Amino acid sequence: MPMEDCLFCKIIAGDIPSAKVFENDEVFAFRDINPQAPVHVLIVPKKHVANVIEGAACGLMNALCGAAAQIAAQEGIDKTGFRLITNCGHDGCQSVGHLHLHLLGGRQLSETMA
Ligand code: DGP
Repeated sequence: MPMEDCLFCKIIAGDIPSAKVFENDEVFAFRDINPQAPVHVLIVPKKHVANVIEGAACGLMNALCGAAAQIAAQEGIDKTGFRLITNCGHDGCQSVGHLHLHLLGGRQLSETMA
């Protein structure tokens, strides 16, 4: 199931080290290497899918959002609030071709989304 030459598949497999914050049967989550906020976690499906279009088509988004809610509580930002982002494709500036949600929080985030 892992995709050869996929960075996040290698992280999930433990071939590349990461700071894991959460794992269940379907989901793996770890801290972003270049954090944009005090809490910046990447939430990825263990199954390799390229982006949110493929993830939605195979019913993975519920598991990812459920994990995001659990991680937000674990990180202590469920009450203060947070942002969940998924970049898709060229115009969305997706740089890793394995679906991931960015969970950002721990400070007041900017109103600007773009
Ligand atoms: P995106 O641009 O939405 O595809 O986000 C990819 C994110 O992945 C970006 O915020 C940086 C993060 N990233 C890239 N390489 C690594 C890595 O080797 N380890 C970790 N923890 N994060 C990485």
